[in-house]
Amino acid sequence: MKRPILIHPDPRLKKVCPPVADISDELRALADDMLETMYDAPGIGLAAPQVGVLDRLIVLDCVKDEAAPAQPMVMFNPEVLAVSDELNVYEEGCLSIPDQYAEVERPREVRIGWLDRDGNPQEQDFDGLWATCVQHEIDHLNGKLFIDYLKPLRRQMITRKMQKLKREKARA
Ligand code: K1U
Ligand code: ZN
Repeated sequence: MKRPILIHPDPRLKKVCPPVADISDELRALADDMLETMYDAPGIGLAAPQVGVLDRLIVLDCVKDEAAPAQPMVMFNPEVLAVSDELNVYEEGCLSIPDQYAEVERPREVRIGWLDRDGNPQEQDFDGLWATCVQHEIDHLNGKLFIDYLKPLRRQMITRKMQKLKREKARA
């Protein structure tokens, strides 16, 4: 089932999400809903707070080539275990901040630990778009948006545009 995506500004997007204690069928169903919502948007990642659920859960699939097989990933309680010194700049977007893009600098490579949908611990190194996306999604779990990396004036301009968009959507 597809779920509505919250648009910034929304207090739920600023909360630090607590870890998931045990991975129930309900949480697995939420992960499936988030993947469906992400693919439909379309996007390459989604975090639970973006659908209004304050749990440490993210999903991602950074395979952009439509001819290539999908690579959906579900991560409960994801943690950054190590980062490279080398940085990378990518023009990021966010499904909670539609049609706004900005360059963000982050570590080029990251090691991530998480629990999979069966509760088994996993660890993997990510680079390129996968590294950018997984860091962006983990930021969501800590109440941080990509616009928080921008200068205050640019951030305010984007926030005002989103307030206007939300007013227009509410009127429609
Ligand atoms: O978390 C989100 O809001 C999803 C976001 C993830 C992301 C994008 C770019 C850099 C870092 C993280 C998106 O998926 S925005 C949409 C997007 O990037 C995209 C959409 C269709 C095809 C390819 C990319
Ligand atoms: Zn986002």
